[in-house]
Amino acid sequence: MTKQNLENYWMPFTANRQFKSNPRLLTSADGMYYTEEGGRKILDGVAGLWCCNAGHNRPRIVEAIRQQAGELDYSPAFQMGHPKQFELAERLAGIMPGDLNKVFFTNSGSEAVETALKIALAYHRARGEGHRTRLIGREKGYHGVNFGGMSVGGMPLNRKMFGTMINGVDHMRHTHNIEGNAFSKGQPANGEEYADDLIRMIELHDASTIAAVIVEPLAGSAGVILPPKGYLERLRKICDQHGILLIFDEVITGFGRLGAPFAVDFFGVTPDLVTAAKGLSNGVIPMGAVFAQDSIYDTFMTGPDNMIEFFHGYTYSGNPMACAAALGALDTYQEEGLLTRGAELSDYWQAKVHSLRDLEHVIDLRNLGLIAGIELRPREGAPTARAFEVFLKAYDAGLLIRTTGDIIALSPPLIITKEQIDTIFDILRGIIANLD
Ligand code: PXG
Repeated sequence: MTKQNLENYWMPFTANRQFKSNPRLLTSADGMYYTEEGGRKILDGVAGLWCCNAGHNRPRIVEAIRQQAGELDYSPAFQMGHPKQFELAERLAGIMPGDLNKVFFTNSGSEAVETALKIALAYHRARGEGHRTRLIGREKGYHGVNFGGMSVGGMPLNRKMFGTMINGVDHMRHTHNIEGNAFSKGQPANGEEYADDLIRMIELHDASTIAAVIVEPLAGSAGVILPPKGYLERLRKICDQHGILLIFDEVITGFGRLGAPFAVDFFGVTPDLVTAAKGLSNGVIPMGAVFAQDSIYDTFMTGPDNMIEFFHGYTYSGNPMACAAALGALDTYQEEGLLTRGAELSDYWQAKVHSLRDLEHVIDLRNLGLIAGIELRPREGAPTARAFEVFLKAYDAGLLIRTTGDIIALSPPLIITKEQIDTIFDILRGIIANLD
């Protein structure tokens, strides 16, 4: 192994100095496993970063990219098209329920969020309701790191360094409630009324000033926070009563994570706009998307035919390589039934998650589909230390997990076997049981 210079790369969302003093370098991946420099195998408990839903090195995707690179490397995104953009959008519209049939491509979840917020603002303006400019998010929400998403997001550390952000934003309370809901299996019973925070916002700001509400149906980054039963339904109802658009940020929940293709299917609640990324291309080539209801798109399609209807887009929107990767991912998902496989495994998964209940440091266990959150009691005077120690020890034991604060998040590729699920929880039990 040659010693690598680690000095020049400024790593994102990483403790750079800690990492560089003891780097963890992955050199290849296949199926459920990463391989580290030196050849050690690491079981992937988080699908990369919640994105490699079909696992790694999937032949359909690899072949699609290889072919695309030699056939059409890039095609201009504006005023030009290529067939795979349209094919992909058609196939995605076929998977997404309801009238969410119009697909706008971006290169990341963050860009999908910015795009959705801009669609919401421009939509109201096009309807003669340009006074609807306010955006409502939620505490602990994560909608990426760009200015709009950061502003509607509710992760204090992601916000505090960056000034006043965009104005005209307000936040509902988050739905995390350990006292009321600890150790719930699946959706928690208590907290539907948190949705009434939106009524308070309406009373304060007046509905006529509010363009949209954005929420993650299940909040991933903040540490797997589930929507209480009835909560999303109630949000939908309030939005309908007041002409407010509802945006579901499905960057994590999309593409089978909950055991249904989208959270829209899983919860049976249909928003006006949906953002997606990650699993869209199996994480292989950066890609995001916004799904819009037909009626929203139609609202833009007025004025002269030669006029650009929406002044927004990216050089790489609908990039041929990304489209090829996404088509390969959809082929893989569909051939292997992965968009619903989580439903077959979720009972087994749930039982395994809750088998950790007897461990001393565990203060909550949460699960839905193939997602789990394991919340640990913070070490006195050293918040986050306990969970990060689990992360490092799990890695040494050959398991990749994510931690945020003192919460461990799990979201394995949807190809996982029951034996591999057992391995994840055997390793975690061994580590958590022996923590100080
Ligand atoms: N919305 C949601 C709901 C997300 O989870 C984004 C937007 C932004 O996507 P991009 O592609 O711009 O990163 C995300 C991203 C984690 C973790 O482990 C979560 C994300 C990214 C990295 C780590 O919590 N989510």
